[in-house]
Amino acid sequence: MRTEVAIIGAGPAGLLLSHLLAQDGIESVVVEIRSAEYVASRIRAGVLEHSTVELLESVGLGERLRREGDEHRGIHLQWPEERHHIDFVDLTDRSVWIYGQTEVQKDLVAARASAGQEIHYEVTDTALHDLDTERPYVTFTDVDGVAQRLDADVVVGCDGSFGPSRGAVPDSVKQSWERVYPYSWLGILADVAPSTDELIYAWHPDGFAMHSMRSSTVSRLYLQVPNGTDVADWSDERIWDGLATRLGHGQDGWQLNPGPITEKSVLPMRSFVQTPMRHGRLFLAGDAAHIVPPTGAKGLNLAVADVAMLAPALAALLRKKDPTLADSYSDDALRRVWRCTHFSWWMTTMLHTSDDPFDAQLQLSQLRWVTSSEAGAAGLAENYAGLPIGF
Ligand code: RFL
Ligand code: PHB
Repeated sequence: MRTEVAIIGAGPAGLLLSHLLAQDGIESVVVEIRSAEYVASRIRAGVLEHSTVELLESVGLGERLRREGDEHRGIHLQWPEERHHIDFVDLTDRSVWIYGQTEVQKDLVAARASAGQEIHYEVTDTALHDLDTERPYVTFTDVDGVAQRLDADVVVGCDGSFGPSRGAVPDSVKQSWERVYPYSWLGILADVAPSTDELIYAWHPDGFAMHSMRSSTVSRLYLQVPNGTDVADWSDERIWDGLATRLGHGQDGWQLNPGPITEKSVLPMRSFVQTPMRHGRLFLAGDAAHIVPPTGAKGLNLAVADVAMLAPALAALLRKKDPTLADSYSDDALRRVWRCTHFSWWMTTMLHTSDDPFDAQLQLSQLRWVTSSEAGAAGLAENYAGLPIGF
């Protein structure tokens, strides 16, 4: 097989890239290790930044988002006895939208299907070859067990944190940075109307908690738990009790309404960045190049920003033989990556508790400043609602 751009991974980064390239008349083939159903049902992100929404809308992917998504002006930040609203719209004139990654994925799959995009699901043995030549290629075994070779002008690794692309950059070239946090999130999805209008991020001596949502009838909530926690140790009752305590049930008359839990999982948290995001004819985008802890809601938005910068760079490289944007892609993308890496680290370390009473006082002092100083609040708002793509 031959194409212009071989894309590894059919998550949001890979599918949005194929969509953006097609708008520039560039052909791509996508290979994905999982089934279409599995990719579509993975429950992950829920918050879209202002620029993500604008970009999706500008490329014909905003119709259902505007209709079914929910625009939020800001978030609530709280600690025992206090809850404060940070209004992003007042502070920065930018909002965020609640629209699940599962929905973004469905919209992308539908758009690519109607355009006749070639996507190979359930492949195995994906491997990248000759990346430092002008004729790179990808090999894989297709769903019928047939060995395939896909020749391309460019290979893009959109294969998330466990794919082979990141490792295809030689050790002599790459550098990586990592922070593993000493806690995880226990996340639940529940068939109950959200007990809040906008997201609540809560600091509590028992640990962080968050109240998010997916729709007017589905809530998404998280609890800080120790690493290595087994979900089996957390009955539904224990989860709702923990959430009620940490989110302040009863405080100023506020109530947390429990409901049937439909999904429960534990996710570890880490920050990771690998540079450069380009090696020869291989480009990395999204979680393949960087991981952030979910506290700042940045992962999906970073993946979108990467491919929004990469698509015009590849169009200039392949159509006009102009390598300028492709040459600066890694540096351009990494400016935003490091900003979001810092922001998500900052949100994470401000809100998750440890055994250290000194740290707790610093966290509370920081929370009081962020919620009482306009400069403090504006800094959080600007980062959370998101800087313009290519800032
Ligand atoms: P993905 O979505 O992981 O997609 C990568 C795809 O590559 C495939 N793949 C391979 N394909 C072929 N051959 C191989 N050998 C392959 N190996 C892997 C995988 O099967 C997969 O389909 O990466 P992408 O596209 O870069 O997108 C990144 C986002 O998915 C991720 O950053 C976010 O979900 C992170 N995240 C959040 N981000 C936000 O912006 N806002 C949020 O509110 C938010 N909440 C979250 C999150 C992530 C979470 N989890 C579970 C990690 C909440 C959670 C709970
Ligand atoms: C979510 O809705 O899953 C979500 C929202 C905000 C975050 C992380 C996850 O910071």
